[in-house]
Amino acid sequence: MRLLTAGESHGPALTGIIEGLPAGLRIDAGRIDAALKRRQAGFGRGGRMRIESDTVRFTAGLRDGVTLGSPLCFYIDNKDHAAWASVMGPTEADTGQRRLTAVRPGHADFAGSVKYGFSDARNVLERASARETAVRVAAGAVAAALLAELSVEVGAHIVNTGGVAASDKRYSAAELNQNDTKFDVGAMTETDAAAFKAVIQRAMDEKDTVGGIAEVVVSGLPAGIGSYVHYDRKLSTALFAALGSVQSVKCVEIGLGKAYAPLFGSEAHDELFIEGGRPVRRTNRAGGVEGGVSNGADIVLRATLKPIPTVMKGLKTVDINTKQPCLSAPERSDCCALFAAAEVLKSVTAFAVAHEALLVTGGDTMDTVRQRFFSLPGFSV
Ligand code: EPS
Repeated sequence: MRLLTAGESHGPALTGIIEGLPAGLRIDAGRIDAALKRRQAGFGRGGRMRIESDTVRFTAGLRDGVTLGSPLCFYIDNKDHAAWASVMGPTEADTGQRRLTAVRPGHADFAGSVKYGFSDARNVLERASARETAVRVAAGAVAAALLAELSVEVGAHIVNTGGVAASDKRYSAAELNQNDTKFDVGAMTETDAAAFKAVIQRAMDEKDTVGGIAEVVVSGLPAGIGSYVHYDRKLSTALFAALGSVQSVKCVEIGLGKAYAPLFGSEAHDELFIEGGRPVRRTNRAGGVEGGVSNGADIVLRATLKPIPTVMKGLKTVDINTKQPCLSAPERSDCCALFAAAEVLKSVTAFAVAHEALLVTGGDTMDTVRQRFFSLPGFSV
């Protein structure tokens, strides 16, 4: 399965094409729209989210709500384009308007402008914007529908906001999804939510931004998805790439991740025991992946997101045209997008896991995929 995305933040629409979906998968557009709505929510988001009401429209690959095996094509309108048509019109635009030359440190503005020789970073930021993640959430909801047929579920929550850590408790994907409003800040408990909100409020008051850590959990995956035989076929390779591709992510961990560093081997691994004649583990430090292959435990991933680079009070920078020192441009943006990021990270994980499952099963139709999936050796250990 492969996803192509297209679209500028203030262009007419965002578009996605998913290639490689089996035929016979029922898609509920209402569920996709619910995921898109969650991506728009969260305490600390900016003014744009009051303008948009993201909904998916299919144009190919679907008939009567069921996939045909052909490329699935969809789009999400940018309502705000109406206000930007003269600046961002695809065939005609006044490129002298809304220029951004005081590049924002941490954003793609500088590196992207150098790469393409642009004198206006608008050409960069429109595409680098996290608005693109709307397409990835829609695609992730399609992948989640496929995974649901295989009894695999993906959930996510926020475990750290601006250095404030949530209480240390592991949840299943189903538990995470049952509580999908998560107090508007991605927290699972009221106490954590209050602590997260206080940090975000402080950042807002100080015209600043704040990042944090999201945890993603995949439940229901049997042992044997992925591969140890080659570096680029490891499940871990796919998961690192998927989470690492999300805007603002600077670190991806599987299982204990960075917390492995101080441990000795005798403390670091998940020992095996026999219970009722079957091999079991009492811990999941590996995060469900050993040697690049799923081991039957929940997959547990963490992604650290840097604070959003559009800092309203400004950062020291230079104007790329005048080469004079200045403060970075105060573009409208979010103070904290962690709640949305949890939905995005859950979505890219669902897409990657569905892709990996299909690599193992093959199959043109959902019937074949289902039958082969539940016959995998991982279900009879
Ligand atoms: C976003 C839409 C954007 C930003 C944000 C994500 O809307 P606007 O630029 O019109 O305010 O709020 O983009 C960024 C964080 C970024 O780095 O560009 C969205 O739909 O998620």
